[in-house]
Amino acid sequence: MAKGLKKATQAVPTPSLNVLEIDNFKDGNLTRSPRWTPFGSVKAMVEANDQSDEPAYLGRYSLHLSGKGVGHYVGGLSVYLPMDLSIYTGLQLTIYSRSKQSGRLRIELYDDDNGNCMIEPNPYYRGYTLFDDRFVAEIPVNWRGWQTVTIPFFQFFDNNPRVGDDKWNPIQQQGSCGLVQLQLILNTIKKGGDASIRIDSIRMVQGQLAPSSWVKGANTEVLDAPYSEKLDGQQ
Ligand SMILES: [Ca+2]
Ligand SMILES: [Ca+2]
Ligand SMILES: [Ca+2]
Ligand SMILES: [Ca+2]
Repeated sequence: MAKGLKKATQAVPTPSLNVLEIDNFKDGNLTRSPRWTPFGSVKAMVEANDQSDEPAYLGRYSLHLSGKGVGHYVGGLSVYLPMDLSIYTGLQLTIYSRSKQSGRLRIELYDDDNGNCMIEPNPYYRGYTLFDDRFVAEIPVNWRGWQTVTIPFFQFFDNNPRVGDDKWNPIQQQGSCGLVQLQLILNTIKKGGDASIRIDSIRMVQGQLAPSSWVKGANTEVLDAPYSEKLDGQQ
């Protein structure tokens, strides 16, 4: 196999997987279809993929997340995304990293355990919910160039034991919206340092997935990051 071909094969999403595109930012608009809401001090810009060395499978635009850490925490984006995920097995993102220290991307999935299609913030513990599970995975963004990262849902872990039912059950039944919200949170590698990544697309994946080496499990240090309380489906 030619060297160049092998490289391209690694970077392109596996063709045998069926995927549902959540967002590829092709409309150039972050707050429409779907409506992403930034929080913290993250700078979130939809930018053109116009560099000469970019792979052909990229779309016209990607999302650039950047900022400086307060500690490790920069901030993030949330999207209200009521979805039955029972036929999906994982989440897939195409991510650009300029260096081996671009940052850490934390992904949070909230499933609706009290059947009301919304999240109730905990008034006493900022950033925590009262009734719904938060499932978390973290990607150390430590490569150069574009990579497609697939994270099986079984590698997400429940980040709020005893809140919700502590089960990954994003299914639309008994009034539950299934998944209710997705959040992307940018952290820095070094305290007070800078982080910068680009995301070309975010997809839900169907089909059997093997464990991914990109993602750290439940023993990973979990950084405390608040979710946005602005749910755009609730306004
Ligand atoms: Ca959009
Ligand atoms: Ca709820
Ligand atoms: Ca829980
Ligand atoms: Ca649950």
